[in-house]
Amino acid sequence: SQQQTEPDHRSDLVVVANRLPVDRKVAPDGTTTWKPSPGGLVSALEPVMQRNSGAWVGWTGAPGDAPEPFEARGIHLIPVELSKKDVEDFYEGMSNGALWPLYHDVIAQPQFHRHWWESYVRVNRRFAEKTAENSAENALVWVQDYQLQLVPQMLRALRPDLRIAFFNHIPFPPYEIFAQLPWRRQVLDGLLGADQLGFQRPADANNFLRACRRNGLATRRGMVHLPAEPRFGSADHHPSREVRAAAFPISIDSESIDALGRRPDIQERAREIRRELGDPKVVLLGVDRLDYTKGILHRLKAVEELFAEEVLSPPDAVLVQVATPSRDRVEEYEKMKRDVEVTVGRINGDYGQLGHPAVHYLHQSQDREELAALYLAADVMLITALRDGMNLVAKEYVATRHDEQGALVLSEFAGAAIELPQAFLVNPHDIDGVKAAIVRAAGLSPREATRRMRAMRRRVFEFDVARWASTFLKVAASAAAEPPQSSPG
Ligand code: GDG
Repeated sequence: SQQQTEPDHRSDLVVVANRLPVDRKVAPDGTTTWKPSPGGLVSALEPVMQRNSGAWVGWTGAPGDAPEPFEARGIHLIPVELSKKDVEDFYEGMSNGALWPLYHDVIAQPQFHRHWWESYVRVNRRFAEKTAENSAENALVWVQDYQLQLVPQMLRALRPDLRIAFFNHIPFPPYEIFAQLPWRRQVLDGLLGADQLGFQRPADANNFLRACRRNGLATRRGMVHLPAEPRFGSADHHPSREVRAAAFPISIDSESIDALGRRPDIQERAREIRRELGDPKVVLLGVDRLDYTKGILHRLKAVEELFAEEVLSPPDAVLVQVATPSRDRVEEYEKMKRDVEVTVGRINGDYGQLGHPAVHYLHQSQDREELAALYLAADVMLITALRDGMNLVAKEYVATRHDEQGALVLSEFAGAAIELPQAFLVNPHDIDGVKAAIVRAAGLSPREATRRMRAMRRRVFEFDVARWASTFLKVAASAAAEPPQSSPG
């Protein structure tokens, strides 16, 4: 049997996330193996996890499944079980039907249900308990994302010795929106269990600090002061402490993505993609999870109008839209999927020719090599998110383009816009503005393309995901190490 509670199996660095960083593969003979799931967070944390005998607490992704803890690539993986009902209420319900739309500026209407919230509390407690059992004395625990906002406070109550950090991958909304949440005080209280809170943009950190002030807490220079009084109705006394909130914009593993773009087989595949598309003059590309925050319909509308006005004319210009299946059991996602399909069908009916669709729509996950080839094949990358914490696709496109060609049309509502001002920045709600940007991007001279791409590449290489992780962990460790500040009387 596993000995995850023995002291020498407890870890000094523990990541807590909704999902474990592995995907289960079941062979035809029924044997299970675990494949590391692709993604920057895992690759950035892998070296530091290996050095610190790190552990990762999370769900396997299958309801009712909780194998014993196991090792993968030097990381101790600790599964947390979610029942079918937990998946419905905690994950699809509270996380993706309430918090996700609320935190993305209510682009879709959030649903608030008390039984979802109760499940959210229960599941957060389960994560906190598993983490408490598996963390060494004074360990640094790094909780990830909006599904687990109560874990910091629950964990602090169980294990006051721990140093606790939290990173929010999605936006933190302005108070006027956050205030709609029936459980807003509980969420703030949950987050304030951390020593260090990280957000994508300075605006997200400021929205959080403002929410704290509106709930009666004092803040000063990115710090929330928690007085030594009982707070939010809690009966137990705690010494005063400070919680720090700041921006740590996440990034990608730039070098490994650049390396993909330099592989001869991937470059050959990019040329082949253009041939398969009928050698168009202009290839437009969108790559998103099929999510209403990504502005796919706004993008389709802009492209449809450009086709209608013959500013761009298929088959000389085509759009490739990869829309990776996502959360298809959540009602809003089903609806938006239908809207996208109807729109793509209409555009192809109106502007396609036999054997030459105007929009190539792929509702399928692609492997990372194919994705890199698509990035290389695209003249214009279209990112029109209505709200997005960061948007890693923008950075991946840039990192792939070692040829310093291609143009990026980027929503100013994606966190990435702060770091990539050389993109064609657009307000996705302004369809004329999006159209104008697409036309400019498609007609860019190679020289101007190089100038812009080079500057964006410099940024993405200097601030990669390894730097993001090490900066965050350094700040988090120092935040927790500081003695509590004496309050100024
Ligand atoms: C959340 C926040 C924040 C997509 N399709 C395929 C595929 N992908 C990969 C992309 C990229 C990732 O998925 C998507 O990341 P994004 O950042 O664009 O968006 P979210 O999924 O919404 O992520 C976001 C992020 O967290 C990190 O903090 O930036 O704002 O919403 O890496 O390449 N990968 C493969 N096949 C696909 O079909 N292999």
